[in-house]
This record gives sequence, C-alpha cells and structure tokens, in this order.
Amino acid sequence: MIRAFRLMHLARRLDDREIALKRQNRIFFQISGAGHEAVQVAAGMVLRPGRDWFYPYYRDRALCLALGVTPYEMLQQAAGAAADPASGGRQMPSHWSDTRRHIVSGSSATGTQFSQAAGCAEASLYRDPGTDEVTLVASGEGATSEGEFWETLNAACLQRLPLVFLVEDNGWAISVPVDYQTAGGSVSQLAAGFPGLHRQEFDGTDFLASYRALKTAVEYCRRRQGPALLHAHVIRPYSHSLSDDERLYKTAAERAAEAERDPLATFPRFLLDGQVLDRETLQRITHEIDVEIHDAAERALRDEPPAPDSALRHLYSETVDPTAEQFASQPQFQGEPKTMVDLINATLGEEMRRDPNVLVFGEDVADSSCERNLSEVKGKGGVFKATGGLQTEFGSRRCFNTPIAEGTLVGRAIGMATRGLKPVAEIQFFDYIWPAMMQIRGEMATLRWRSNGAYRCPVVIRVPIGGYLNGGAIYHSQCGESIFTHIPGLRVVMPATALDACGLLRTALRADDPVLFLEHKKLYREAYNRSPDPGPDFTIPFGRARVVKPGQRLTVITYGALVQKALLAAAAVEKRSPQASIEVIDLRSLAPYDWEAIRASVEKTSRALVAHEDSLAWGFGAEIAARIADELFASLDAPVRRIGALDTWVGYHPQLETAILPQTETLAAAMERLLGY
Ligand SMILES: Cc1ncc(C[n+]2csc(CCOP(=O)(O)OP(=O)(O)O)c2C)c(N)n1
Ligand SMILES: [Mg+2]
Repeated sequence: MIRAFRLMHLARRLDDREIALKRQNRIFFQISGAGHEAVQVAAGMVLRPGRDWFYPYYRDRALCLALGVTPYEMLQQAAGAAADPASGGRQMPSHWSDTRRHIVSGSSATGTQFSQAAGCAEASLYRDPGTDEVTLVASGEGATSEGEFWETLNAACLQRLPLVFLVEDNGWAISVPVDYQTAGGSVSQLAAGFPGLHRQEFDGTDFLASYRALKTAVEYCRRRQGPALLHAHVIRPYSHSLSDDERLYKTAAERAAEAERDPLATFPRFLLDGQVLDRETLQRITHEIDVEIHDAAERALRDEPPAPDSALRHLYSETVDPTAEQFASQPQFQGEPKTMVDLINATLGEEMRRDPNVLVFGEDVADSSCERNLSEVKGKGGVFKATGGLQTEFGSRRCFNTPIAEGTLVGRAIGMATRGLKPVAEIQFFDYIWPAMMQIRGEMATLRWRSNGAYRCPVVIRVPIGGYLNGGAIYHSQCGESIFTHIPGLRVVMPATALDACGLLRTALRADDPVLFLEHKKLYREAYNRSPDPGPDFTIPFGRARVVKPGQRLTVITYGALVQKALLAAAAVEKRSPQASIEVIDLRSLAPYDWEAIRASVEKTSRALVAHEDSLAWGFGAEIAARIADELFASLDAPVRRIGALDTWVGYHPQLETAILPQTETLAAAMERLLGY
C-alpha cells in the first residue's frame, strides 16, 4: 500500500511538474492523469510488465509508472528528447510506448486501441493456446462511443479473448458530460448483453476497491473464461489538458464534488487513519519524490533534441528492403498457365506452408465458419475464391472469417503484427475499405515511425479493386489508390498479371512493412495475363516497373486494367501510323514507384501519357505528371497528358460505365494527339 501511495503521488507530482514546465514554455504540451491514479496503480500492480501486454490511454501515467517507466523517461517525452524511449520526440507526451514492458505505442486517436489490443490477445493465444498472458486496453468513457469499441467487444466475446477493457470514466470527454455521451450514462450497463463478458463497475478513486476489481477480472481472463470490462469511476480535476479550461463548462459545485473524491487526498488519509503510514514517513516519501522529479526534469531538459535530418528515419523497415535486388529472382515455371486469382491463392498457400506466422482472415475468406460442414460442402474460400482451400489445409486457427467490421479487422491485424505474426487481412471490396481508413492511415502506417523504430507493423491488406465489370456500379467498381499512395509509411502494389501478382504478393509477405495489395477484379480471370506457377520462391522487388512494350516516340505510364487497354490502343495507333512506336510501362508498384524507368523512357521518347482507371482529378497521374514536368522538362517535346475516369462514380448500366471509365479508344486518341506535337 505504501508502494501504491508512492506511485500515485509520483504520478501527480510529475503532472504538476510538467504543468509548471509548460507554463514556462520549456515543454510543448501537457495532458495529465490527475484523478485517475488509484485504479491505474492497481492495474499496474496486478498485471505483469514484460509478460502481459498493455494498450494504455493518454491519462495512464500512473499505470506506466507502476509498470516501471521512470520519471526521467516520462520527462524526456515532455521535452521531446531524441533519446525519449517512447517516440524520440515524435509524439506528444503521455503517448506511452516501451517494448521491454510490453507497452505498445498508442496514437492520439480515441478508440483505435481496442481492436489492436484484441489482435494482441489473439496473438498470445495463437502463440500458446494455454497462455496465461492478458492484454489490458484502457480508455476514457468518451472513447467508448467509437464504433470500434463495440466491434471489439463483439470480437473479444466471440473468441473469449483474454482482454481486459479498463474504462476510466471521469464523467467528461473534454466538455461533454457522460450523460450526453452514453445512452443511460453507463457504458457497463449498455454492455450487459455481451455473453461471457465479466463486468464490474466500481470507484476507481478507491485503491483497494480497484485492486480487488482488477484482480478478479484478470483472474477471469487468465482462466480463459472470456474478456472483462472494468468500469472505474474516477475524477478529472485538472481540465482536459493544458489547452482546456474546465471552468468554462463545469460548475464550481461539480468541481468541489470531484475534489472531495481526489485519491491523492483520500488515500493518504486512509493510510494515516489506518496507521499504515505515519506523518513523518509520508513527508519523507513526498520529499524524496520531489527531489527525484526535480533531478529527472533537469536531466531531461538538457537532453539533445531530435536531429532535423532524422525526420525520414523509421518510416520503413531498415532491415528488410523490399525494393532490393535480393527480391529479384528468376521464375522456375511449372504446370499449366493459371489465372491471377489462382496464382494468388497458390502463393498464399505456399507462404502459409513456409511460415507458420502467416494468418489469413477477413469476411468470407474461410471455406466454412463451421468446420464440421466441410465434410459435406466444398466451402466458400472468399467471394472471389482467392483464399479457397486455405482453411481446409491450414485449419481455422490460420484462416478464419471475421465479423463485418473493417476497422476492427485491420486493427486486429495491427495488434497481431506488433506481436511478430504476419497477418494477411482481406477487405472484401475496395469500396468498403473506408471504415478501416483510420487504422490504415493513422495506425498501421505510423506505428514504426511514431515509436521511433521500436515497433513494426508488417500487415498485408489484400483488396479486390476496380471496375469494367459490367454491372459493378458505384459500390463494386471503385478505384482510389492515390488516397493510399499519399500515406507515408505504406507500400502500395497493384499488379496487372498473374506472374506479377504472385511475385509481388510473396515480396509483400516476406517484407517487414505494411502493404496494401490491390488486386484488380477484372484481371482475376482474364486469359491474356495468365502464367504457370513460377515456383515457391519467386519474388519481384517493389518499385520496379515492367516495360510491357518497347517503343521510341511516346511513353505510356500505366498500371492495373489499363495496361492491356494501353497495349491494344498502341497496336491500333501503330497500325494506322507505323512510325508511332509507343512504349508501354506497367508500374506494378505505386508506392514506391519506379521513377528511374519513367525517366529513362521519357528521356528517350520525349512524350509522356499517364493513364489510370481512377478518376482524373487528384489521381495518381497528377503526381507523376508533375514530376515529369519538373524533372524532365528539358526532354519533353509535348505537354504531359493524363487519362483517367470522369470525375464521377461508376454507373451500373454498361453504357454508363463505358462512358465513365477510360476506354481503348480514349487512350488511342490521346496517344495520337501527343504524337502530333
Ligand atoms: C478519433 C478522435 N476523435 C476526437 C479526438 C479529440 N479528443 C481527444 S480526447 C477527447 C475526449 C476523450 O474523452 P474520454 O475518452 O472520456 O477520455 P478523458 O480525456 O476524459 O480521459 C477527444 C474528443 C481524438 N483524439 N480522436
Ligand atoms: Mg472522460
């Protein structure tokens, strides 16, 4: 109990110290954990750092202190020091991260942590089905309004995950009181229907009550009875952050009522009254803490700031370079030509055979959710059959269906990847990737960078994309790759042939970066892009274009479904005027893309046409065209032209679809115009 008091007091005094430093402009941001200390210290004392796993919230200073993070390390965060172990001066303070103690780096987004923690708990179970590891995910009551909270509760109950949700309910989400945030005002009441979920509501300012609640919940999880939801009522006496003044929306009476319950007042009083502690010892402890914090702050403020030239470090893996020559290999062809979707399926199977850490999951990807039915039925194996047979061969632990919840699907994959697994998540259609956007952009692509290289996130997301389906309409035809190539830290690949799909997918699986793997639906079963299996070790480096057709007078830079259309258009143009000589380049990788191939070709031909299926404005072609104009201006004999879909949605009726998406004739006309300069 004295240790608990020490930790609680240390946390509060650290907040006080940071607030003073912020007021002196010696640090740049402050958010406190004041009022939340008791339940956090209880959690830190019940769980095991370095053994259990932690997804803390920004208020969890006392939890992290209890897990062993030092005041000096916390003040390094506040100072933004290069040596700050949480992020090297990249994230705001109170964004905890510590690999040794299994504290996983968190972003600033409220609610993304839940599904990642579920993925982490799944990884514990995958590694050792008899594990006693527990994952703790913390949040405020406000963050439980996010959809992913409920999605994750569902997923956790479906799988009986050893996952403790700790909701630190201080009654406010910035200025919004809980009664206006949560229907009925109690998240634990709302969660009453979840089967197998242990629930407890208690006073989180009461250390003993908190300790008991934590102990019961953690034991419930360790015994594998299911997940637990702990609803701790706490207070928030210091406003939301130093950028907020709660007097603007909390009455004096409300603030006084909170102060009554302050654990930093009630707990020492309890210890003194119960003679666990005498006044002299208490004073000695608080004095020691003041000295420790003073010294730690002085040291942290003297630390070096991050070097300006370090800004690009840790965006991508520094150990595995998927663009490297080592990924260039010769195919060892065997068997009959296969379609793109069949080779994708074969590659997934081969990699699952090779690496037990590869897991495949998504909506409808399994052969049958109900394993015993497989003696009677053939199974689904994906709406495009890309994952057919994988569950049958590798079992439901390695290939399984997930609920329809794309954000949580990707969040779970992130949690698994953090633990060293190689998750391959399928988004059923590109058109439905958007619920996962926060996880992809804000989490998956940032984890390595924001943790200064401490954590990595090698998730592969496979996504069927694109139109030309006749009947796909607005919600089964979308492209939108440039939205993702705009994300630093993410690799984006879009093959046009079966062979490229196989080689690039294997590279994605063996790389160490997050990869968005875009599979064009129209190209899945074409006859012209088939290939025999190139063998189980065939890889293609990212960032290498393929010259599909050499030429001398015009370069067409394209990818995906337009590769074939560009070839047909070039053939038609060259038939009409044999001196046309058009070079067609298939980029294959969009991030990174092969600038050297573009440069070499445009310097030779002096004319460039960038063509893609996605709508024109702000599309991928805009970046390429701008760069050509910028860096190759002196080589150009004609303006750089772009072809893309109309800036609208794809219509259902084929006549409408044809008018909207780029066609061979549109490409041919653009080629002829450029050749006319
Ligand atoms: C997705 C997202 N939306 C909005 C915000 C801005 N924001 C930061 S904290 C916060 C309130 C969170 O309240 P609660 O979960 O109760 O935590 P508390 O701060 O009260 O501990 C909001 C709206 C954010 N960081 N992330
Ligand atoms: Mg709150």
